[in-house]
Amino acid sequence: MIGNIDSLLNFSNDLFQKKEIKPVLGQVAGVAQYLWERGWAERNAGNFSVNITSFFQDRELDRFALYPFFPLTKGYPDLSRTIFLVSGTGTRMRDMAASPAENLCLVYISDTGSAYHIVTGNPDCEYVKPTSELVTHLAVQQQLLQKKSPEKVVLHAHVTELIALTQLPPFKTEESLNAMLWGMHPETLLFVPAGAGLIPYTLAGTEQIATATLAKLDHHKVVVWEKHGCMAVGQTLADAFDILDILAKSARIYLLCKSTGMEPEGLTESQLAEIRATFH
Ligand code: 2HA
Ligand code: ZN
Repeated sequence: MIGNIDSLLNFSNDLFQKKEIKPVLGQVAGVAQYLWERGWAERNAGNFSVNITSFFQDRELDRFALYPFFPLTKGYPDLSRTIFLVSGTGTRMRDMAASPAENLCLVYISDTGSAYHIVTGNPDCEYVKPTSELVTHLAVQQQLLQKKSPEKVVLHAHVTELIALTQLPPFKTEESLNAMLWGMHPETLLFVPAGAGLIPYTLAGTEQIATATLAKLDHHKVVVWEKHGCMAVGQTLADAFDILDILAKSARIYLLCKSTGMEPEGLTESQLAEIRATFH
């Protein structure tokens, strides 16, 4: 029987030493540092989830159900018995970069998918609770599983350059935003061929933003939340970061050109068509 508290704490501490989890912690530290350096993670901004269920045998998962239990307002039946590394609420990406294990939370979804358990990582600390955007992460993670997508990571960050664009009237539509972004650099179309989904301003942390994000991520790898930030999916944290980085590059080129007082030309229709014909 697993029941006693010391054994539970030892077990959770050992989890971060597990050979499959250690490299993920390295990736978390790396991407958290990039987000901080880019200025996309002021204070406690940004959050992520990584589905690590495949690192465990089914019988190992039984233990997770013994940890503190929190009901969810909505069920996620397809997430039954899945486990995620999730950034902790209120944690700072710059601290995450220095000590990922202390700023992460392990969330195990119950058999019914209607509650989660926090598998405490550090018995000396008050345990870290999951990001305020948990409902959006769970909704997107469930959709990725339903679609059998290879993506295991959902990443949210306050990408300054893209937020700035959503403040400008010409970029209030997905079509105009993507047309401009694709026009600023040939590799934007190459690496983000479906463009970004654009979500009109909606309060973060709500079911409404989760639902809107879910619909857009059905056919995009990234969404831009008007006047707030972005959410991208990827097979790894680095993949999700790269999508944000590529879009931000295009946005910076646009803003830099505009800062000269001139209008950027953009790639021509035939140049874009050539890229589509050559690479897609
Ligand atoms: O994690 O960025 O949108 C803090 C946020 C909320
Ligand atoms: Zn945010």
